[in-house]
Amino acid sequence: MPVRSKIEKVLIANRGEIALRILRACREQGIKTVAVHSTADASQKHVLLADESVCIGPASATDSYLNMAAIISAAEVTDAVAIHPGYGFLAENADFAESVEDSGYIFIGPRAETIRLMGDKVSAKKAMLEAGVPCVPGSGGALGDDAETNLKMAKEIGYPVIIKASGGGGGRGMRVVNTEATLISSIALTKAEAGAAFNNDVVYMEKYLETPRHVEIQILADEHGNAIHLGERDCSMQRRHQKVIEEAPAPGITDEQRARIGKLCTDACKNIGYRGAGTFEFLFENGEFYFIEMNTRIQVEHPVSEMITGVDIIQQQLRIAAGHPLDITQDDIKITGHSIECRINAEDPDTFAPSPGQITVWHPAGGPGVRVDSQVYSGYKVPPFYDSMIGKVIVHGPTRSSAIQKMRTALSEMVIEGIKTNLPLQRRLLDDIGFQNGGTDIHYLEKRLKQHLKNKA
Ligand code: MV4
Repeated sequence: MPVRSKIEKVLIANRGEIALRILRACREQGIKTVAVHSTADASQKHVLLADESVCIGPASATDSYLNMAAIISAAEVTDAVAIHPGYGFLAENADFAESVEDSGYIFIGPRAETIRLMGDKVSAKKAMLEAGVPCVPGSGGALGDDAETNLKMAKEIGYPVIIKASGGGGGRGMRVVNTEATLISSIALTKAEAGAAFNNDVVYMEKYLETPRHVEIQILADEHGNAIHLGERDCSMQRRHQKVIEEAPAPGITDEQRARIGKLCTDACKNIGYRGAGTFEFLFENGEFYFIEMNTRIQVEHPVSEMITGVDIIQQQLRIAAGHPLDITQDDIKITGHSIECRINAEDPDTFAPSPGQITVWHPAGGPGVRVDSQVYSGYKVPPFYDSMIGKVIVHGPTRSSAIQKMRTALSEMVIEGIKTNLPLQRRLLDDIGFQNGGTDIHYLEKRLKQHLKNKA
């Protein structure tokens, strides 16, 4: 594939901390930036810093950050060459990626057909099985209508099983089935809900793993058949499928385990012709990895992988999109120390109710090995229309315990006034013995929060 002409100007189709993160990466490469924003976001930090900005619609995301025609028109009027979708919004919308490329712009991400393949969880799993990536045992395809067949299958897999919507993902459209008695009705219910929610009623069956960890592998692949991995992240500390703390490397994973699963992922990338940054999501239980989904976008938690490898993942996305071959090999990737990320949300730390409004005082943390990725400044107004995440505190230390100490120090010096934030929750979690020991499963935080509520009552 020919090296495309250098990307001169990137349109950033997002808001908040990731828009600012992308703007910084562009600037460091001498790439001009176009910010697009809703009427509610005219004073976003990245809008003020961008070379150009275009208002693409009213506050409602449906009419602005999800408005494909408005975004592509903004690229037209500003002569942008490429569009970076960030995460959320249109980042994993295959139709958007296709429209962008059909309109003559570079989509900074995988080909539309790859996004489509991975967006459909049945086809994603099929592709991964063919590529030799270990998956959770299950139906190996769409469930049919025959009750006897499905009962027999579940019995063979062994209860509990989980029914998942092929059009779902990220925790949407799934149902755990504990006994034979409720299997058939559960399949019907999940199918009906999936049809309504995703306009796709295909469902599949998997063995339900009861106490796994969520461990994911970060990869980078170019258009020339090269692929590398940046090791894994542990994202088990989550509530209602919203990650709260992420770290890299995952506690207890050996260099041999990492090398083995990493190679399977990079081989799979080559197999499917993957392009750009991506993440293989696994459940990790009893020392085994089980693939569940692939994310075809940059992720919120990418900084912890950057900190332990020294690779700027956004800069790599820009290079790959310009058609350059990767300038690093797997042998260049050395995992150094430990990194932890705490997401900072504008929300009540106990009820999780959103807390929009004006931030009157903002004192971010600092010091060696402390990074704050945030769009916030003193006087910043958190709008009520979007996700409540207002930034991330990321630390890097030589060991996990030094990283924990660094994060406790960083959180203790953060001051955010005018709105409620989850800083008190994050401080508690960093002091929690379970977190400090490491390796807690995906249910740990929710159990811990229930205990906390009881103790308060
Ligand atoms: C599972 C599972 C247990 N067994 N699949 C939830 C989000 C979606 N990515 C897949 N999810 C799960 N799939 C099997 N076969 C448990 C979950 C799950 C979960 C996974 C990762 C992180 C947090 C989670 C919270 C609840 C359930």
